[in-house]
Amino acid sequence: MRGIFTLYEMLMLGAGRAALLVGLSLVYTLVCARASAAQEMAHHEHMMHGHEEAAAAGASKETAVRVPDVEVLDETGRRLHFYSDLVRGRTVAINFIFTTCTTICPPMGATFARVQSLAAERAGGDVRLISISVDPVTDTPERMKAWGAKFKARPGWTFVTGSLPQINELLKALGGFSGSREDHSPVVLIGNDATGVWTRANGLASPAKLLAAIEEVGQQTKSPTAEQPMNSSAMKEMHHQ
Ligand SMILES: [Cu+2]
Repeated sequence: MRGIFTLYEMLMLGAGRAALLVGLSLVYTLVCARASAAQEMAHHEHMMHGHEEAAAAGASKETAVRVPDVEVLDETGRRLHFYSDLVRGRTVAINFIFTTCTTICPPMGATFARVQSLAAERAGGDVRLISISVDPVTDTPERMKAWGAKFKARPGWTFVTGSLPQINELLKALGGFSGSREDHSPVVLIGNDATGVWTRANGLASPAKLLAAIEEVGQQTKSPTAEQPMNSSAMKEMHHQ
């Protein structure tokens, strides 16, 4: 069903765009393999630290994340501490971008924008989005702000850059680091700091699915039953798209 639809979409989009889509999904496939290796490592580390929930979940989607409180700059040039100012006590969705990217970052930005407007249409829909630059040397706060403006970003979506060592430390901790910026992955890291539940989703998934994944993580309570089976069909579907 989904396959037929995709084929139909490709026909409708025409050959040029179809080629781009094929390219993108190839990139995604490659990157996916890389991401799951990283997850496996994180998972492994988590188990070594003796947290039984990771072992119980058995889901590669659940990730152990320790968010560093490094000093960063937001898109207005304000100094923030990443963990205490942007993550503590909240549910957040984080993507990794650079402003001069012409491949996956523009669609990821557009997806975040749509997630933000979908959330705004709901009562009490407060979704915190964070885009972190993987090229902080080029991406000044001004550039980050201009990039966000292209997608009509609203308050609640923060654009993070800063000094290279601090941003690299942050990217490494969040699993968004790659030696070369061209190599970055379309991954969205979703976390609920209050419960310690973290998961990864496909940044090129549909905005509705991404929002559903964010809400699911946001609604997880601290009870062991709810914490256990990290996600569900919604997440699986994303990965197979
Ligand atoms: Cu990119």
